[in-house]
Amino acid sequence: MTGRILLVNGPNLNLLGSREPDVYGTATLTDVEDLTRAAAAEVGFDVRAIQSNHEGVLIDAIHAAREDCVAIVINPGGLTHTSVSLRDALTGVALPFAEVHISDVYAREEFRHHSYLHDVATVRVIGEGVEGYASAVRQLAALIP
Ligand code: CA2
Repeated sequence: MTGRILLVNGPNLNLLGSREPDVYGTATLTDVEDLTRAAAAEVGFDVRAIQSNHEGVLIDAIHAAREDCVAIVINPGGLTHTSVSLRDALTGVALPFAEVHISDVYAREEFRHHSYLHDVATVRVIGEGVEGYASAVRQLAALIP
């Protein structure tokens, strides 16, 4: 192993696979965590996964990543479009991070077009379905010595 990646899924992503398959596909959150772990293992990383519907819990997990993680993969859910605090947490820990969106946010409502993370993310993967998480891991891994 060359290090650990923190996988963060934000509000409502626990509903994956149960609703809105036309937008988010049929994979569950467990499927997402499993495929991310598999992609990470291929490039020598392990994964700690967290999903929460609570912004402060996500921020605490990001802060804790300073101790033992080398990078973060995050799908912030709706907080993408609202949260300066999440942005501050990610810039504060200064770990490389990938912003992932399952759906193509630019093809959806106008309010989804703005991301508070976009300009500070190391990697962005948007609209590639759940495989985007694997792509994010591979792109981050390529940047980590
Ligand atoms: O496309 C993405 O991954 C999003 O980050 C998902 C967020 C949405 O607010 C962003 O604009 C784009 C929503 C996550 C909610 O996930 C659900 C999954 C299944 C059923 C209902 C919600």
